[in-house]
Amino acid sequence: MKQTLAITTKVPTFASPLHVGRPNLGDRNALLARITDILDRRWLSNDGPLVKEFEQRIAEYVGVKHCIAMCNATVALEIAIRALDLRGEVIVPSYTFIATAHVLQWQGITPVFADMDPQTHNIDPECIEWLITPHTTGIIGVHVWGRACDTEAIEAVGREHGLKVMYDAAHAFGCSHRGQMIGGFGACEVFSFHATKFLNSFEGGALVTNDDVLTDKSRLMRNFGFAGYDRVIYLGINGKMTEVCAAMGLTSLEGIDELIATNRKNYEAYRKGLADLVGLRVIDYDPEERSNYQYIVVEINPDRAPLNRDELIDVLHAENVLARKYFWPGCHRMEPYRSLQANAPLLLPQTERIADRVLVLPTGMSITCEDIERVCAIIRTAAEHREEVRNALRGR
Ligand code: T4K
Repeated sequence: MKQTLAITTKVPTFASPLHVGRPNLGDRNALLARITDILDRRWLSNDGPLVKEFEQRIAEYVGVKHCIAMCNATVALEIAIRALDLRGEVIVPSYTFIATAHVLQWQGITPVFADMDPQTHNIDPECIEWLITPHTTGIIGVHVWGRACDTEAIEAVGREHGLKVMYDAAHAFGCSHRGQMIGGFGACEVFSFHATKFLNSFEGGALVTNDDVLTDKSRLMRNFGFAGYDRVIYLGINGKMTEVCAAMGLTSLEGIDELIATNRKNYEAYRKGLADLVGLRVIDYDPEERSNYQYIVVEINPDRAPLNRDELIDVLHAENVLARKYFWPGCHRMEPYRSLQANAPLLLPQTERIADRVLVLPTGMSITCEDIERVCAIIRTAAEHREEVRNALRGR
């Protein structure tokens, strides 16, 4: 049972939980008006007018030729992998949400886990090279936290070894790399518009690309391979986005500047509130690039900080701040990979180290600056009273 720690009662606790991933809702009236139109039209799914509008707006925003909206990013990744004809082995980071690995394994392709660069938390291009075998067909980079992978180095490895490169850009809508919006790198990129993402369509995702052939294949695959009434010309599944989801996506998109400004303000409040705490670092977003500031990621060095990551999570949870340990313990330590690739930890020292240090804090439109000050005060108080906190945690 949850029990507030005596030590942190120095700061008033939160009466209701503060979640990571609380959805941003946008303009409620604009959404409801769109939903009324959907009902009036009686066109609920299957490439409806709002889905088409959403695709056009996303492609324009990102500056790519094509956007194919899907029911979620997981299915969009699966379709991208099939449309690119990846097979055998594909190199991915282990430090990512489990979907990045599952979309491969689900299709009988082996995800081969590469280690990360500890500075960026992104896949280390040098580690990719070591893992290439005659069975390797591709590389999936993930722009973790919306910070771009080293696309130049990854694509150079891809070119040298004849591998296809695509990106899981689930975190990176609205972010740029070297001045170019993420979405236009590699053969294609995939965004997530899940409820917990800063821009959401309830559930949703999109494959974006400049490649016409890949676009045609992906569109067919998204709709069972139908090329017209009663005419199936390809293997496909149901990856379609609904009109209601597109309505939410369009409404979110209209509020994107406000969303980003709020996330940025929150990020700066956390940076200020946690500055000077020994052994604790809020990760940076490059001020020269566009960022969505969707994740407040704190890295805790257990050799220097008064409390380690797990102790701090326990303190925060006791105070109703539901911080998360994304992406602990790394895909390689989750099933089925844990059993199938028992030696993987040996090849992933940085992933193992960083996965034990990261904590993600709540942000978005539903949190106030006062809330953030309180979260920071809880962390500070806990850090200043390490022994008392440890005793209290032991006694729970
Ligand atoms: N690739 C990467 C790199 C990803 O991060 C993701 C998804 C994907 C691919 C796949 O994208 P999708 O197929 O989902 O489009 C959450 C999200 O479910 C997941 O979409 C996201 N990454 C991941 C980073 O975070 P969980 O396991 O943390 O979800 P859950 O249910 O614990 O929700 C998080 C918190 O959000 C909860 O504490 C409560 C809050 N919440 C959630 C929902 C859905 C709400 O307050 N309201 C809500 O409606 O994975």
